[in-house]
Amino acid sequence: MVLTDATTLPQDPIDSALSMPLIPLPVHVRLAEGHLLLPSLGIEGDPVTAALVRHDLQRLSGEAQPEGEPAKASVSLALVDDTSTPQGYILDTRGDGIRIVARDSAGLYYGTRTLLQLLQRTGEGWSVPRVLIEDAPRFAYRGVMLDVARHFFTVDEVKAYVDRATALKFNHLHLHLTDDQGWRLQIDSWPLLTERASEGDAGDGPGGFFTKDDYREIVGYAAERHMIVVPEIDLPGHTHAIGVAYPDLVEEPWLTDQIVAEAGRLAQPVPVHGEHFSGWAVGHSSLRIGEERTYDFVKDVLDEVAAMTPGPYLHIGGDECLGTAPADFAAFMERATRLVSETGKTAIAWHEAGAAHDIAEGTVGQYWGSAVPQGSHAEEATRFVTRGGGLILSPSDRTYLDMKPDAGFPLGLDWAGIIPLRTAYHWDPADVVPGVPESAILGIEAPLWSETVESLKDADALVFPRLTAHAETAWSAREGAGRTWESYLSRLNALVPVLQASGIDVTTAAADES
Ligand code: TNX
Repeated sequence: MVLTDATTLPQDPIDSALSMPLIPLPVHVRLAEGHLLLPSLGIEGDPVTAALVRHDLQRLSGEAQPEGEPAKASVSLALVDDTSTPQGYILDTRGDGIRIVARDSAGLYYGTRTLLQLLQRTGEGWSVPRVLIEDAPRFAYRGVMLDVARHFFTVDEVKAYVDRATALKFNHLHLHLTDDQGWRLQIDSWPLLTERASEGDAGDGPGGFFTKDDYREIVGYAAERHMIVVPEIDLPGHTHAIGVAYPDLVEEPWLTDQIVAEAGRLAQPVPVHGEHFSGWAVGHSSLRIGEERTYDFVKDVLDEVAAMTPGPYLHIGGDECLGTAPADFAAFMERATRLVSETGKTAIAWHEAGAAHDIAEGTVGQYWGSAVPQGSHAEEATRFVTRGGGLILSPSDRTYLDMKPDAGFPLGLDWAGIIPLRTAYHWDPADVVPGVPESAILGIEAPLWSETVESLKDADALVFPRLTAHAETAWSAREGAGRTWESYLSRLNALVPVLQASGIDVTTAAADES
């Protein structure tokens, strides 16, 4: 794939530094003369990071990497005790080896992600441009979301998604574990959830679920790669599947003319209480908010999810409760956010939950309105900040990876708009919700909803290359040399072969961008 625009770049030293395959853009890149050639890559220093890199190199080269320290270790990973920015690193290839220095192991890991973008395999061994990179993230929360409810993804597929995201320095994986079409996580106290409500999906697939061990395996795999899993149990809407297992917990579907008409247009079913739903309609389901048994259920589920989640967050949804009276919705969200606090975790909720004035203090909001907020969205999002929480920004007309990149794209939806690469790149988290200071913004998240996504191959087709744009928005400074669309495209051109070498089938969707 060839991206245009790059050809117009002048070739002075700074610009050639910025045509390297580096996304997200580092804070400082100083290019020196020539390349460092290394016949083999021995790694010394921090053993956990070293083992991961050895594994990555093995995958890239198809060769086992030397375990011990060769005569001249070619990559050294050093932790230093200083006050540099958390997760930051220095990568220096100007000497006779590659040196990565950081104050924490996340920083070392990110240094190795940058190294993997720069490393080339030549006939003579490995080669890397001579360069000094100093780098640190803009935002602490750099998230991707995977909807395993509409279509289920296996543990191996989720791990592959973790690999893709961590290579771009993302550090949170939000798993959307439950929705109208399926419940995907074992809960011992309510066993019918997986016995009955995990079957089927938003199509004609078999569905599935993660056992607790599966879930722990994902959490562990992500944690080794400095990624925190954020589990979402979507409440009180998006709960039709709960009613397949426990019909008494869920209201009769709230069917509007629009839902019925849309189902007809798509030749999809309308939801029927207590039966599996395979359509794509949203907003028709709700837990029974006035029943005490509902809160027994919510408490049991949240307690079990908290117990198997080492990360600080539990996401409890709160989106699209279209048939729920505002007072009922507020009462539910206030109580549910408190149940999360009682587990010792911090609640995250979609921004509509900010309509409830008394959500638990410190609850984090996830904004999914458009880049220019409409209606009450900004006010709802701001509520989380006034209640002492932060905001995660997922503007749907920029970050929703399930929106089509062009009108003719075979996969994806378009309700939030068509999102070509250029649009995905052009927005700034600090400019979305007026009056919210950057200090209240935890970061950004790019969600992949899976109504039309049935496999990792489908996911890749929608996600790449747009995920690289979101990586840059999440990590890179707002301004600075190279923080431009032209530089990004040039670096992306250089990165595509690196992505392909790691097994990602990057489509040519971006080729028409300029
Ligand atoms: C909106 S935005 C949803 C999901 C759908 C998605 C499809 C939000 C929090 N919810 O239920 O899967 O649109 O793009």
